[in-house]
Amino acid sequence: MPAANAPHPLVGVVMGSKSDWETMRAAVERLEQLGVPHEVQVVSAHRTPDLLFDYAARAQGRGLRAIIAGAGGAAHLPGMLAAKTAVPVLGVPVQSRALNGLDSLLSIVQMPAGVPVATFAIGVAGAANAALFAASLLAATHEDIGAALERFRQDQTRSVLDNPDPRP
Ligand code: RP5
Repeated sequence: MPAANAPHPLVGVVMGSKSDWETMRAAVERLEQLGVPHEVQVVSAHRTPDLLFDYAARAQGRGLRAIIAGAGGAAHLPGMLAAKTAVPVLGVPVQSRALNGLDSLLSIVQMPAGVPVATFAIGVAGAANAALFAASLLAATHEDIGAALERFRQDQTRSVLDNPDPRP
């Protein structure tokens, strides 16, 4: 069970629907592993547009330094957040049932010049990498997060080198 929202989060993890959780939990688990204070919330571009605007308007003042936004299908959440805040938005395309997430990917990645969204891979890999990327953004100003990220990378390398035989 993931921890409760941090009192002073540096990273906000938002998603368009509860149905996105199984993908977005990969981001939350990585943030937990690296000791990055974070919060998690459903914010829907289409079902709760006023909440989206409010979340974006208050993000910087509340101390958020990155927002990881996951959505599927007509995935307007990351782009609309980016339109309303200067906090970096990291977009995660959730794998949709109808079109396998290609719809989500294109909806998130094809932003007009002037309103950037850093877009990650479709699905769990994208969610995990968005968290690692948020941690690397914070590493310059938060030594503990930088050290945790360095440990993660060393462990990852060691686990590959220690198990070179691909056969089960
Ligand atoms: C998007 O619509 C959500 O991000 C989700 O991926 C998709 C489907 O939502 P549900 O109908 O499962 O709530 O806004």
